[in-house]
Amino acid sequence: MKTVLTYGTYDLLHIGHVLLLQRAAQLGDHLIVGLSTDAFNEAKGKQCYYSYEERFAILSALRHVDRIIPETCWEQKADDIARLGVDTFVMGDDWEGKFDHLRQVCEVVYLPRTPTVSTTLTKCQLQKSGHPLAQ
Ligand code: C2G
Repeated sequence: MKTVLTYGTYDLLHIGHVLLLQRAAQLGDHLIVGLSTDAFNEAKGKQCYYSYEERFAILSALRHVDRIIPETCWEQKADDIARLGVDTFVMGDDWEGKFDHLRQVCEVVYLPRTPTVSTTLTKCQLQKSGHPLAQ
């Protein structure tokens, strides 16, 4: 069984997230997502709309995702890869090169990011539109 691992915040799930997860899942038989906790998102300077529990529940409903683990810090990846027997580590190419050091322990793949879609953009567009959701 080929195990694939990726990490992210996955707030306000959108097509860019889904396409990343879909392509990551196609690289193996079992996809694990390291989901950033609320505390780690604060450390990343990210203000989430949904809580970790809500983001966890939303990701769990996707058929591409087989398992979710908490991402609590930048440094946990190599240990996760060893502990979980990961064959391939995947991230969108906005992270290109940032995780090349993990090539010592597994395959590292950067997939093209879906253009013109982001959680930040969604939030801005909602605010500009005065949409009730943005209140
Ligand atoms: N992504 C994408 N296309 C987009 C937006 C995001 O392919 N339009 C990808 C990102 O490249 C990432 C994944 O979707 O691989 C999750 O994106 P975020 O939720 O924004 O996660 P991020 O803040 O990049 O956190 O340790 C790694 C970090 O936890 C990654």
